[in-house]
Amino acid sequence: MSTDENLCVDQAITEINKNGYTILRGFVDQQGVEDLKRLADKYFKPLGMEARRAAAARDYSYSEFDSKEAARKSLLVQTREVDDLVTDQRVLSIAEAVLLEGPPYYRRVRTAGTGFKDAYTRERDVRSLHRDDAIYPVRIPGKPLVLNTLLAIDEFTPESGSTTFVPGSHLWDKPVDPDHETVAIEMDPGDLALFGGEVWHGHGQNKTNGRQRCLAMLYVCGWLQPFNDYNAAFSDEQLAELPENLAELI
Ligand SMILES: O=C(O)CCC(=O)C(=O)O
Ligand SMILES: [Fe+2]
Repeated sequence: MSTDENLCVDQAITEINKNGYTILRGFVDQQGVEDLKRLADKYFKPLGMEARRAAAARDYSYSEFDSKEAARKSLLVQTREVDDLVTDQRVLSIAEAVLLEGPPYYRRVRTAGTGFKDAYTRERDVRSLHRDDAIYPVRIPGKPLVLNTLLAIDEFTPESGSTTFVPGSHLWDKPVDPDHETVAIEMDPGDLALFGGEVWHGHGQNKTNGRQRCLAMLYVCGWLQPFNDYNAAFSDEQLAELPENLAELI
């Protein structure tokens, strides 16, 4: 990494430790955003109206989560075109610094899911405040088990339903009130939001006519079972052919 990138990474780590989240501005350039739009057109499968209504009617529950099915749908299984983003050294350095460390004989970080999202087609119009770490039944305040990253393809504004955070709530030992005041982030296409699984967050409703797409890349402590069972989704031959830096994350 260049000196500038090192500085940027150090600042991001400080902010995640302090507030629970941060934004890397201009993480990918205009060409990178155009490439992501092309990939989103090809691989993003929006939920139909029926499925959206059904999902909105019930409470989203991890008990319905099928990790093998999710792995098969992951972009990493379908294409090699996002490998450079998933293995970006800046993101991996941040993940290694903020995630709860495990025993030295385990890998430090694993990828735990990669896919497109759109404010139009999320399971609910508004996502209520939650912690991403809640999928695991253990907790050390301020030491996340998961690092979530959202790479903006379209503009993120409060009006388009951008991600909302309760700054500093990764250190709280009590659940937050669902109506707690939040900060809605603003991102230009190409910006990357990173947040630890401990911070309370959600997203607003898209009140614009535009889309609010992003590429979500999730990382988890290397000693935990990732949500997505990639090993089951890749054949042995496919696994052997993955770029080395990606294979290390799987
Ligand atoms: O899509 C967003 O803005 C946030 C969604 C969310 O809660 C997540 O990705 O964990
Ligand atoms: Fe979340």
